[in-house]
Amino acid sequence: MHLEERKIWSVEEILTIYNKPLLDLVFEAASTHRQHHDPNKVQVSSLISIKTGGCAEDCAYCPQAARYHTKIQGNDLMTVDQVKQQAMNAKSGGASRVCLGAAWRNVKDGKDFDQVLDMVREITHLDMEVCCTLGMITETQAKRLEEAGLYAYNHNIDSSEEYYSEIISTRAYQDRLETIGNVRKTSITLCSGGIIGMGESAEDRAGMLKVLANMYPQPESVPINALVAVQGTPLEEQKPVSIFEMVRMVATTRIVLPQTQVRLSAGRTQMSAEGQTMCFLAGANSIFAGDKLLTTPNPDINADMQLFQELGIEPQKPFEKHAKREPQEMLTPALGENPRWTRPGHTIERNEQKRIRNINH
Ligand code: SAM
Ligand code: DTB
Ligand code: SF4
Repeated sequence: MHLEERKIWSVEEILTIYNKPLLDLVFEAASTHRQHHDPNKVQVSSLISIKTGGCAEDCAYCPQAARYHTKIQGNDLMTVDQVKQQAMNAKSGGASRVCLGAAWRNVKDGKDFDQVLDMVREITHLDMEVCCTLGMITETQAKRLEEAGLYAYNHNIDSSEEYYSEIISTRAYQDRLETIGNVRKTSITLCSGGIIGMGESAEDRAGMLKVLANMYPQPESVPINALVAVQGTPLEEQKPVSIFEMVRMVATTRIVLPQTQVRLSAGRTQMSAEGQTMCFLAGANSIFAGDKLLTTPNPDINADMQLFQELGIEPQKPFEKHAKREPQEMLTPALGENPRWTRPGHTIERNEQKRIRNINH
């Protein structure tokens, strides 16, 4: 689809979808899902925390931030052999994608990054999709990951721009968009989503989806996490989101990002089998499997596979969805409500944005 023909979503439009009567919403999302995906296939991904804890950032939800007193067991960067072994185990358990997560603010060139590049090469040889989430990366680092065979890079925008600063103070929303722009200068596919249940409003949820849906091209993968409230983090007291809010979020994501893999990510231990089934109906087509996410618990793999069997769902094969694309500069409408296309890092000044908003209203 050409840039000019693309729909630019507003927060209001997305909120109207999000607030529809639930059954109408799920019906619409399920219909969209069936036009673009096999409804009986769900991708199984596996997370490996290659470097745990001790992170310099202050993300209020994260048990791995050094400044919070959580009970996680930190570790140095894993060896290539350890990671390869875990990836092979995941593959034999039905996983077609492996996501390597590091508790880094950003990637630093040197021995550790070289080791991660080796991990990417090794897992790519296992014929699995490899995704990395390593924090902020430069254009040159993105190119090196591409050369090593990386299939996807995960970098979440987490919430709306407005709510982001309530959750993280050590970096800005624009920093996230900058890294996303660097990924888009390569053929690596983009995985970017966020978290619900951090105290944000429905407008913030719609605001986050607006940013993702208006990216051109849209992200190939969008994880929707329900907050896992970890003791010792500033969000430890947050009440779990209701399953119906999760279903609404998944369904709305499916409608505004029809071709994307929508990942039902953190928070599944709190969801019943029936609740997760509603999420699959509403368009979720991936889960993280294995008894641990990065540091927090996840449902038992046997329970997941039993659910798949009962529902007649089959795990999706690797590389089934998105062929690697040609590198292309990503465009995104400037943050705010105006439809001017710009590149991350080259967004127009805030005053200018306000001026355009005033003209538009
Ligand atoms: N340090 C890198 C970064 O922040 O991009 C990569 C790892 S970080 C743990 C990856 C993502 O996990 C975060 O962006 C956030 O969306 C999600 N996450 C972290 N802690 C979470 C929690 N307690 N509940 C739900 N999602 C969480
Ligand atoms: C994503 O959006 N969710 C995954 C993956 N990307 C890296 C991570 C969830 C982490 C949940 C908290 C933990 O286990 O530490
Ligand atoms: Fe660090 Fe990532 Fe956790 Fe933020 S989410 S504290 S950047 S590991």
